[in-house]
Amino acid sequence: ALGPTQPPTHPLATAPVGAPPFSVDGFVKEFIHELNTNQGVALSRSSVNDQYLALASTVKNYLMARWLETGRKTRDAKVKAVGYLSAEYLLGRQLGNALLATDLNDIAKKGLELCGLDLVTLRNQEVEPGLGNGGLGRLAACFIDSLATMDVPCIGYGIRYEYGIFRQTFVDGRQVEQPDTWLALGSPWEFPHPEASVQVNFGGRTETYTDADGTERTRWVPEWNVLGVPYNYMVPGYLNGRVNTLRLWSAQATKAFDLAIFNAGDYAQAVRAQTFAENISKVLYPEDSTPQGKELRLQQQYFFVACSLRDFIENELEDDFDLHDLDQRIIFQLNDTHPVIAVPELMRILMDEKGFSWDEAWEVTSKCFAYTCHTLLPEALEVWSTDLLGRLLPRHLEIIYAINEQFLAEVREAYPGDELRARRMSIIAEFPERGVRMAYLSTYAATKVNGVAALHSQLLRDKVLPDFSELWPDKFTNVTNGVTPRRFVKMANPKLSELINDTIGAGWVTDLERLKELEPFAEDPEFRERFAEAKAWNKRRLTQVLRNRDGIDLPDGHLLDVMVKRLHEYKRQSLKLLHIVSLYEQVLSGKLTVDQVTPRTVVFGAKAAPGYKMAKDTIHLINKVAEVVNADPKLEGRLKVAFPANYNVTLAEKLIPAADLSEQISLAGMEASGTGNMKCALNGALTIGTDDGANVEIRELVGDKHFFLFGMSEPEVADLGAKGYSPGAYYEGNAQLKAAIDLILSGHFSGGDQHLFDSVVYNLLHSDRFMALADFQSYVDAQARVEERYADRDAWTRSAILNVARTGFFSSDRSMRDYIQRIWHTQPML
Ligand code: CGF
Repeated sequence: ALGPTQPPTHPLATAPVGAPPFSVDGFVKEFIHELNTNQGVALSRSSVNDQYLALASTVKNYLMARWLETGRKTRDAKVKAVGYLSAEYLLGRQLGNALLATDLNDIAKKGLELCGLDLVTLRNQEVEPGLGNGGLGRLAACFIDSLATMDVPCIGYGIRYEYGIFRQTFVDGRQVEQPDTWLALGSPWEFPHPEASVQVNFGGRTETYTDADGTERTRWVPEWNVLGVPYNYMVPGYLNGRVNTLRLWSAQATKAFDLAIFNAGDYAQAVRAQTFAENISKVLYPEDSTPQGKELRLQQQYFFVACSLRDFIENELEDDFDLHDLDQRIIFQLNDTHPVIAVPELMRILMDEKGFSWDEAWEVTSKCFAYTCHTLLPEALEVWSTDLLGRLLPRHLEIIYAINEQFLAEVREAYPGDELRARRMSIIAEFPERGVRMAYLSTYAATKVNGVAALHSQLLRDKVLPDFSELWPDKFTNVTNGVTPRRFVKMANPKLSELINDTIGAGWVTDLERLKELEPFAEDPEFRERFAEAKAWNKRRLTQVLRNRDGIDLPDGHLLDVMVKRLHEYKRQSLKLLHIVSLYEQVLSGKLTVDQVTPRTVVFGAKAAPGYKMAKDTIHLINKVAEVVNADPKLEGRLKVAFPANYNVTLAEKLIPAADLSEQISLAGMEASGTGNMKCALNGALTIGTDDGANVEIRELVGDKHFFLFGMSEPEVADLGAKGYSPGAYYEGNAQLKAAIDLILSGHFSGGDQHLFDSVVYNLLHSDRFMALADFQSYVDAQARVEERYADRDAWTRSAILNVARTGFFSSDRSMRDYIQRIWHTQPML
């Protein structure tokens, strides 16, 4: 039971929680109090970590009243909430965002100065929680930020991984992974509630029995269980007083150790159960686009959705709530198929625990979920073997079979006699082994299915799920991704934000379409000058960051050409690399004089999944090319390649605002959306890109003149694939391309070893699944147009301004409005 056992009598016990006074004095008092009482140190003896932790607690205190009030207001209003189910949240540092949301930045800066401390130093002490791989996890973080800012009730549910995405280091140019010990120095932003732990069952068998009413029922007799401990995080809205909750689950053993074994002296064996249980939330799977069908991964998925459903039903609803009306109070958004085991779990709860019939349970379940698909790559679609599922979750597998039976009956009714179609659409795949197609299960169960950019949603309908979209055209919709302008413009780009504020006022931060008002200023020389100065300031800041962080020196006055994203063949970092090698080769062979080379620094940021050999070999090659190019005096410093290790949200916030050119060069039809492309454009980088993912919409909005399009379109890619693609023909037919590849093959970048990079090069020459060679010439031509524009600095700045002014559409606030209107049908509480 929650709350006191008797009515409280002291007036303070029922008074609303107050925030500390918003004054420098009030802040200092609170900060010192936290330092003394929480950290147990005097200012004079405190470490930077103590100071950071005390500062974090101080800022939390300012948010606390609002958090408690948000919870009370939402529960009282009994409104429909969003339950965002995501295995990943790539949050980034919390302190800066919390200062922004509370408008405490200036007060904190002054207050800390009075204590002899520097806010920036303390902010840099924070280790970001890297609880995600890339776009999908960062998207979840942007979405919960937007929902809080828009006053929409939402609980984010996920996993509190003890180790997030690995820390990348380079040893002799090769990627080496280190564990991400993000919790080592304390984690001030979380509130653990072990007393509210939830039990999660696994394994065992099912049995049937007859209940007291004589109804035949099934129950699950599990074999083992773990506890899910909730850790709550604040999700503050921007200056609006709302603080939503992100609830991440950590796995714990139900009993710490076996006392009998312990007493017998076998300590290691005694804690085995604990280690086994805690493994579930130990580490984030580092695969971005190609999931591994590992048992532990399925355990993670079921673990967090079982905790989350239980939590919502037991703790967020009134005791007497009628679960037949569950859809009135929640819509669970499935962030990819990772949480879709929630569908049979809800069916199980309703039938086996709450006594619903199948039809009643399906009636409720089929209204409570919506599904976002984030991919087009067939290998990225999860399929769980029925063997594994049956072993781990026997009751759920039974329910999935029953769902499939019902589904196939609907298909057969819609297409009588079309048995081939029924087989094609079956949720259960028969080859290469019996498995559950999680995307099909999600699609059948969801009220709506969406892709993440217009082109992606169309391809999802036409190519990935054509039978489903034919049967239920209305189920499919598009919501183009977005990014939060708070973190990625206001916070990351203070100089540009100041300029925008001075020009059109401050309203753009929550109404990003207002950036349109900047358009006329592209013609104003004074505005252009200030805009260019902001970019220059960002570059100076980045120069400092990279010097301190990586020992990398950025030359002055270079075009900053940025390709930051996970390393994947479909994203085609190798195409960018071929361009660099080709520029270099042309200087070496005298085809270009050095003064014909536009001074350019190419910055890569990319992690490869640890088991993805081709991606790791590509990283090695990039680093080796960088070594040679950077050291060759023939280039007179006009071409530089920088590859800082461990690209993460914190680095992105410094790198993206400094970018001139944004590389979005995936093979058309492969990148679902991209969100780095949006962040770059919003920070005034021009895009060189294919017609892929959200690039299509960026180009439409900013206009062809201000976007460097190249490469095949998606239908052209499909055509070429159908005709038979032969990369060797492009190599033989293009002297520039051949010379670049031959330079790599000659051992020039590998100390004479002609075979070190065979895997990468021969893959390009003989397979090249993502057609880098076919798009090479078009890419090089587009780069020439980039250089031409960059030579006219004023024209470049004009284009950059128009990129900012015309990309307000890509706010995640807009994405949230789309979800609300087309999918969730929830209301802001305003
Ligand atoms: O999700 C991605 C990213 N790799 O995380 N997909 N997944 N899985 C897509 O590849 C991106 O194109 C997309 O922007 C992102 C978020 O939807």
